[in-house]
Amino acid sequence: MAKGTVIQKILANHLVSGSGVPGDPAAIRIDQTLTQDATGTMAYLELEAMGTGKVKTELSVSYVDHNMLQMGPENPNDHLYLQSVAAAHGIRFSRPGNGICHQVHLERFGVPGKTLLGSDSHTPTGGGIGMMAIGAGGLDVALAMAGKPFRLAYPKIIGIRLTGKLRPWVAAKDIILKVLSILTTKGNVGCMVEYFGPGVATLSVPQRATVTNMGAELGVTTSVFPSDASTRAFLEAQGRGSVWTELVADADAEYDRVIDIDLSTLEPMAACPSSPDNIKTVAELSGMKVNQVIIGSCTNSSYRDLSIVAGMLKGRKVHPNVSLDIAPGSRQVLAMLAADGKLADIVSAGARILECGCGPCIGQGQSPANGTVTVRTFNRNFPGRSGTKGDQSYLVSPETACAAALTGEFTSPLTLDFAYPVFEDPKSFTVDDSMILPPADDPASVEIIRKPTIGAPPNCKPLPEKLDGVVVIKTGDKTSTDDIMPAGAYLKYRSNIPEYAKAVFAQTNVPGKPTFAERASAVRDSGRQAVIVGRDSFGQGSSREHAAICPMYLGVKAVIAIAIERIIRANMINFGILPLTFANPADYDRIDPEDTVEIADLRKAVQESSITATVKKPGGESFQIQLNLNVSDEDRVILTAGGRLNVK
Ligand code: MIC
Ligand code: SF4
Repeated sequence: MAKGTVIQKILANHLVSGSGVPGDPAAIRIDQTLTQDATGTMAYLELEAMGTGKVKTELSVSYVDHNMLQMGPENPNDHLYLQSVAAAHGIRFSRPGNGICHQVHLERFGVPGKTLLGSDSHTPTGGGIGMMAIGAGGLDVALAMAGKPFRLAYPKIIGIRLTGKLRPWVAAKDIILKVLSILTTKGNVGCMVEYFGPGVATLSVPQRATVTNMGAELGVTTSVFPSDASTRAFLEAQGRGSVWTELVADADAEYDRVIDIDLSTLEPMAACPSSPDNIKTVAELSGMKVNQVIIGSCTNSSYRDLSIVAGMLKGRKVHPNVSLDIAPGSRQVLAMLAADGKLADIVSAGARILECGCGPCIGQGQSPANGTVTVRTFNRNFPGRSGTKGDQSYLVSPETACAAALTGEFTSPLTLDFAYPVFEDPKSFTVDDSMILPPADDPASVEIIRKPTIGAPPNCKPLPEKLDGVVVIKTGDKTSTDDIMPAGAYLKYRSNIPEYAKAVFAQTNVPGKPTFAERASAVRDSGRQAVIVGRDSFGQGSSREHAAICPMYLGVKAVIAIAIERIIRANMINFGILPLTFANPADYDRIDPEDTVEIADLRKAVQESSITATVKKPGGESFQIQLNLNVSDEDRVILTAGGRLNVK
């Protein structure tokens, strides 16, 4: 192993190219991939278009966890396609009901020191077991399955030194909420986070995974814990002790920045509406009435989390004004809760049990009533993500969520009048991999099932000679991918780009006025290009490449913003959309919807990092602005071709 931090060691073992200087382009070998159904159909259509045959990774797994409701044939059609395409390409298939990709991958497949690329932004959950687990768009994951290295900027490393030990009632979720209060969701592009220090040993793998999972909300490339005795104990309890290796930072390892957190000083916290970094202490919210509590999601639905919840609910009743909904993270978790009687304690208390999957976290049911408070153990509370406009969604630990379910209001669990439930990490988990289907022995013989709702891979047009752009929308700070390409009720159209594209920026549509989709496609049909103007942190949140594919389909050719987040930026390049940033951020204020943006000789301009554009106001006034195009040489080739699938 190389010297340095855990991150530097994993990178050194996987580096295919790059100087190793932070900020410089690098490419790494990918050992494992994962996909989920909502991003997976497109990723596999793209993989098929590449004609690769059997995947070249050590392990690739296709999960079904997002689109499970089956309201209409779209979702089951996707499931049939995914199962058959996996069998035909050497990919394992985790069936609907087996659990959330990140939870199952941690339990059954994660290996310390390996790289994992997943078409879901919470793939860094694997950092809890000492993997370098990175979220990316479906096309980048398809390329990794085809054996291509993953391109990224060599990271700056933020070290978070943990000391002390969490008090009872204070949870791993409170650690990451604390980190979010320090680093916020903005300005961390190009960084990775590494946890170190004596406090690490006090946290189990599921607790560490909660922390690395929600590290996605920081906008960093990934977060990683060392692999130590706790990691070994977890892997042994999963019957996989043989894959354990020790992986810790050297004593003289250097971080670009160090943040100190004394775990013993933390207290229960909440991310308030409507951003994961809008942090308050639960004590500050104490007394606020709560109508709905949901415990689940890839952040907080482990056997540990739900055992604590069961212990809190045992012999008690959910408050009459609260609907308590619980979605176990995996079938392993549910089976163990059922076997040891904890599920009975949960049910007796009056909780509603949902299937093992993403469910309400991605707006698949359980939308809150208008004007009510919903308390969730999830990782995102972007406006409207729950399916209710104007939602009041708070993100907390299972302990805080359960306290609210019992009392009907925000209550610091530290003030409860009963003892913290006793929990010991199991010496052995119940292992039953029967819902993970192996790939076919004879892949060539598998018939890939394509029902009529399975579309075609996206088709991108080469870069035009000049940009004759029209600003179709101007957004503010922190525009999330949920704003750009909502999930919820639209999620079932993930395999059908023309249909899904109608929902781009749906939350901004005003009844009786042309929708964003209509305005953009009118620009496209007039032979011009649609342009989106954004502010800081444009495109934060999910890895859904649909947030690039659907705008591209509608004719969007450029996004101009003050800063663009990592995953959407890569997805935009993959689908031929220029990720431009203002050289002078004050120019954001000078540009408005319906202005035109022209770049002469565009094919030449994209070879440069500084580009001059002319903005024309509808009234005739015009001025020049300077834009940056900070991309690699390879990206310039892709942009010129109009997208990655056009580059052979
Ligand atoms: C999410 O949490 O937003 C999702 C749904 O898991 C997304 C992926 C998707 O949009 O399919 C993510 O986090 O990448
Ligand atoms: Fe699923 Fe929610 Fe996790 Fe995304 S954040 S993978 S929707 S549970």
